[in-house]
Amino acid sequence: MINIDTLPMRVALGQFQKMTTARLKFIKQCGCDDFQLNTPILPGQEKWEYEDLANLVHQAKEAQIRLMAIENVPTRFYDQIMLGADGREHQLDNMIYTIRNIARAGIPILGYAFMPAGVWRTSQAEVVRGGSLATGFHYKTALAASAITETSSSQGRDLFGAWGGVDIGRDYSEQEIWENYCWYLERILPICEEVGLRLALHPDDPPVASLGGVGRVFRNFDNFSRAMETFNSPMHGLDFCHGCWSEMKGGNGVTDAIRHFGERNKIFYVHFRDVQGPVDDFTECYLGDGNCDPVETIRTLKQVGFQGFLIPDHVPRMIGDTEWCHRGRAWTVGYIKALISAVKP
Ligand SMILES: [Mn+2]
Repeated sequence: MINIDTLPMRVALGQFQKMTTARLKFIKQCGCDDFQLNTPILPGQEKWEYEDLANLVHQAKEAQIRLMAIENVPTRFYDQIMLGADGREHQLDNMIYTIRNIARAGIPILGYAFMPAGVWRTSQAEVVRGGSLATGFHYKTALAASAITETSSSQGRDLFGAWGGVDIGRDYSEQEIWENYCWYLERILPICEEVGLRLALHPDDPPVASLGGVGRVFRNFDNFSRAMETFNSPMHGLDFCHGCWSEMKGGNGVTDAIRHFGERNKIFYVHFRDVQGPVDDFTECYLGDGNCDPVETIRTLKQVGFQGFLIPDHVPRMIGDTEWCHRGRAWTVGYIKALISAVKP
């Protein structure tokens, strides 16, 4: 296992599913030595095998890049857990199996989210700076099209990796989702502690109270605080999605949250993106054009002694860009890299 406590604050790349030689080269060309994979495409309908995970680590090592995190297992691995349905015991056994294999392969962090209704956007092509395209979310539009769940989930899958909603069937209160969350963490966190795998919690995106009839728990400071205090362990922390935290209060409170969780060593890594506008009416944008001042974000991370990595998350689609947005990502990586070098604590 990589000793991640001795590494400096740095920029990395990620948010893709398939590791190729070309992708690993691109990461190196951007000046990064670390990457994350989001929902890697591996064999297995309900769990992952050690050999497949070890193979990812081996290929990364050959390219001299560290595979620091896997973010998200496929939703089908734990949808019954999130919904508290009959199949959850079986899924728990499989999640324990997968988590042991991830750790044994030497991958230090597993990012996770707990939002059965998935990521929602009402637009995938809002025009931002110079005609770049970015996603947007407008709550009124989402409410007006209450049957949008399936559409927005599959759009989410297209854009953000494999994360999408599951077939829900009925309404779930926020309390019910919280109880399902507790049931899972009580059982899974001791396994993570045993094998030394860090679990990093991503916010619900967008962080509104409910979507598609399902309550969304991880949408404000208090609920994150409750999760971190209830399940307090060196193996439990945050995948701090700066974009989602910016969405929560229109950019207010982001540095306070970094300070609070960072001082407690609860920030394992950062999705560094920003949006314009509040949670019920926002558009994603380039860093520096959004609600937050990226200089203040980096300064605060330095002040709390953050030693993890930051990755571009969703990025604006530039002219001539690829599906993964190589251009948008390269621009963002350079921006973050320069900030890390230049900003004093
Ligand atoms: Mn994110």
